[in-house]
Amino acid sequence: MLDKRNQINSDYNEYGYFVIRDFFNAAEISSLRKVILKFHELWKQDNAAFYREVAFNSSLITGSKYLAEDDRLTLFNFISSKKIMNIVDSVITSNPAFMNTQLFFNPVNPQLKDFWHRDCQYDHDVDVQKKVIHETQVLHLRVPLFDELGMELVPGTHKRWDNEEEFNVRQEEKGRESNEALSTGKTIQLAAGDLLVFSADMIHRGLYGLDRLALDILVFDSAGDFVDYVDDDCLPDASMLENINDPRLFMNTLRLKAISKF
Ligand SMILES: O=C(O)CCC(=O)C(=O)O
Repeated sequence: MLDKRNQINSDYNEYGYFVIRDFFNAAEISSLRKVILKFHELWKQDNAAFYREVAFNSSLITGSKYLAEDDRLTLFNFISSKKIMNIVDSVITSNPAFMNTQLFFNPVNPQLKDFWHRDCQYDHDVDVQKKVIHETQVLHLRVPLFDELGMELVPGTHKRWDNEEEFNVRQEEKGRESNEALSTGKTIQLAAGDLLVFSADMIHRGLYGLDRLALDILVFDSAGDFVDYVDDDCLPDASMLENINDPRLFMNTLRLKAISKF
């Protein structure tokens, strides 16, 4: 197990991602799919115009708006299951904290194209992006619920700045568009049951197509300054915590939230 952990840690450090095939069994995916589809149907009804016109994802899946307590508990126990915590602990070796969940699907609007980005570009201008990619980053754990075309990633860009082609495409400079092909991109096709772990700040894009519906679990290192991104309603309350087998991930977030109030 230690060797496997070291391998995962070194792959992540070097490339910014790793994939584990057939990580989840059919029963695990089927029980997760049931809860996620319930959320997705209610979310689509409630956000009909947004879904039709511009959406390619939803978020706050563990919140109380669409799911009842038992389904939320299923999600909390999945997110903090031994299997997932082993992976999280391999990459974030001290005090990993839960941030959020997102659900990625195919946009209804055919004009929306899959686009290259770093997540940090939506919070920071270019000078700051150059700095934050050298600091602790948010980890995405992608759990595809159906076979999908997967993701395209630029290996190593969690630690290095863009080359000219990458920058112009991602930022749509010099007449380039963010959905153009990148010569440095690597496609990772995914099947239901696989797990893809990648850095949110590396250059990446989701590939639209097939019946994609992928749950992304977002986790951060407690040393990073990310607690303000966490929505209180997406965390388990005290009574739910008692029914979570290993609540460390959520406890760390709650502790950071409590500290940040002072
Ligand atoms: O799958 C997608 O459409 C985009 C995924 C993404 O950007 C992310 O997970 O940060």
